[in-house]
Parts: sequence; C-alpha cells; structure tokens
Amino acid sequence: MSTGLQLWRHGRLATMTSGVPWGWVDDGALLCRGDTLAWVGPEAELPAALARFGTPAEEQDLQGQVVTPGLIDAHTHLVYGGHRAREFELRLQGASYEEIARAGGGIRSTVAATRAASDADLLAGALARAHALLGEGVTTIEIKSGYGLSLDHEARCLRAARRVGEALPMTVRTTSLAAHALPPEYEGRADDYIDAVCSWLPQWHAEGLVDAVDGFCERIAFSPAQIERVFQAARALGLPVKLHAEQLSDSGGAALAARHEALSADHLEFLGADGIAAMVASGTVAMLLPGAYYFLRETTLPPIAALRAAGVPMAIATDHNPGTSPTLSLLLMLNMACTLFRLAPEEALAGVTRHAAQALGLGASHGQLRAGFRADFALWDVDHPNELAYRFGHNPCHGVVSGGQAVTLAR
Ligand code: DI6
Ligand code: FE
Repeated sequence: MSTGLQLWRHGRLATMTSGVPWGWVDDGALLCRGDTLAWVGPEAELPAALARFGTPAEEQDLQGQVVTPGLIDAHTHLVYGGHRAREFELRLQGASYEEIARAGGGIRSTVAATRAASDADLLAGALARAHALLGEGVTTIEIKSGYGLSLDHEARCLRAARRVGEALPMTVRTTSLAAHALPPEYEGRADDYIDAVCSWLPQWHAEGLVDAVDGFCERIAFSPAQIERVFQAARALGLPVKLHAEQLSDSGGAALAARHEALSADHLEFLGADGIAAMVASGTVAMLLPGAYYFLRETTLPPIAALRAAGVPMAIATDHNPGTSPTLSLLLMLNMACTLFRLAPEEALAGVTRHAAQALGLGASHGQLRAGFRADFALWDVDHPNELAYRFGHNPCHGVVSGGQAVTLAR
C-alpha cells in the first residue's frame, strides 16, 4: 500500500529555523506527507526516519541544489486597476508624493481606476502579478484591499484576492485596508468614513473575506484616533491588525499598533525609540519595505540597528502597489534590504521566510523547512543562499514546490 510519502534527497537546505546560521543542513532530505513536511534532516539520519515513516512512494534527487522555504511576500496591494506611470513622470519633474496625493491624484486616482475595472479585469491583473511572484519562489502572499474604499468595491477587491489563492498554488492571506485613503464622496468627513468602515467590516468578515485589518496612519491619511476605532472594530470580530506606520512622519502609529497586539507595523522610516519599545512588548514584527523607500527617494532610514538591538523580528516585502512600489520582485527587495538598509543576507532571507510568516500569523506553519510545517519550498541555482541577496535583476529560481506539489513555472 502506498504511504503517500514523497522524498526529496541530497539538497543543501537553508531551513531558516533559528539556531545555526541559515538553519543550514549540508546534505539534507525532505519527507512530505500530503501538503506537510513529515521530516527534515541530514541524509545520515534518513534511514532512521524512513524506518519510522515507511517507504516513500516517490523519490527525487536534488543533486545538491540549494533549497529554501517557499518565500513569503507579507505586504502587497496586488488588486487594483490602472497604473501610475504618469504620476511617476510628475514626480520626476519635481512634484512630491504628498503634493500629488493632496491634489486628488495618488491613491485616489487608483481608486477611480479600480472602481471602473470589471471583476474579471481586477482578477486578471492580480493573477498576473501573483504569478510573477510565484516564479521567484514565492508561495505565500498577503493581499490588501484599499483601492475600492466602499462596501461593494472593497468586497470586489477582497474576492479577487481570495480567488488568486484558489487559482494559483499559493497561500493567500487577505487584509482589509479600507482605511487607506478618504474616498471623494466622503471629502471633509473623515470621521464619517471611519464610522462606515467600522460598519462594513462585519459584513466583509461574515463573507469570509478578511484575515486581518490594516490602516494608513499618516498626516495625508488617517489619524491615530481614527485608526484606533478601526482597530477596535477589527478586534471585536477577533481579527488581528497591522498598520502602515511612520512612513512619512512619526505619528505614533507603531505604538498604537503595538497596543492592539498588531502582527506587524510596516514601513517605519520615522520610527522612534518609544515605538520600538512598544513593538518589543507586543511581539510586533517590523515590516521593512525598501521598494517604497527607493521609489519615493526617501532619505530617512528605518532604525535598523535599534530594531536589531532590541530583538524585533524584521520582515521584508515588496509592498507592491502602483504608486510607491510597482515592483514584482521579492528577490530585488532582498538586495535592497541589504544595500539600502544594511541587513545581512541571512537577515534578509529570514525577512521573507520565518519573520514574514510571523507577520501573517503563520509562524507555526509557514516560512521554515521543519517537520509539521507546510511543504512549501523553492529550489535555487546558486552556490549559497547569500547569492539570493547578492544578485539583482536575476532570477535563479529553478523549481517551486507548494503544499508538496511541484509547480510548473512558465518562463
Ligand atoms: N503606503 C504606501 O506606500 C502605499 N499605501 C500606503 O499606505 C501607497 C499606495 C499608493 O500610493 O497607491
Ligand atoms: Fe503598503
């Protein structure tokens, strides 16, 4: 009788479990049962493992390829209509992101394009973007809404996000970011809009569309008091929260997020010592988004050394969105996290595996090659995992396994 076990042998494994650097196993094997890793360890211990688990139905020789956990992009805005190449031109001519936003462009222009897009177009755009990420070994993504900004349009975006997870071999976590910007019909009535968001949340939740709730706490978006109300509504539904905090100024957003036991506080260029202390106390992950830092030509760096010294886990994501980070390369973000933010390559890889999983509340099931975790992994044509952060504009992903199933990568 088939054991249903699949064995992958002779890999060089960056398991990304904590302990040894990279969680390194020089000649290792992965034993999968269904979508889960039943056992991971050195070849020398494989006979004992097989005596325990039985003979595998299938066996593959990885021939020394480097294996990492499937990568995790834990902060994306993948569902939207249109793009903002014209706004990019305006910024190159001297207009600032904030000026464009205040003049009704920026996020609002994407809201108009998103509302005008059909469900099919929204899904097609999101699928194409998610597919590009998958080709770089990304097996888990977070997708935020935030360009619909009404009961119906936000629901359409969240449904598209859910459908990405059904159509592709990826784990998708959805996040409601209705508190992203003020829609034009609420001009001058931000508090009324926040009331509306709080009343819509239970409806999206009842439809199973929301895994977490986010907000944009910034002088061009919502105040800490307004975000607090959204968080209260989220937590009343048992939903975890996260926050775009301290991206353009220090508004105390990280401390507010930490008070609500946020999974992550994101951006953090203007994070101060109080915010760091609050994040330590609540176990909130620092989500670093070097693509937005680069594309907005920010000059204030997030306080990496202080976060590291305080032991705050650091995650890295694309922040893919049409305004401030139109990238679809998580590998490029690894490079930028090292070159721009001075992370070590191993910290960067932990930022898109173990710590990214933690930022999604998936720290006990995703982001490490470890027994009991999901059998998501990526195979790389590199000598060492530090090359993933070293090269840029280059994709050495050679294979992807998601939930124990090999994924066919279109090239
Ligand atoms: N911060 C960002 O970088 C994105 N959203 C946010 O709150 C930008 C969104 C956009 O400009 O479309
Ligand atoms: Fe974002």
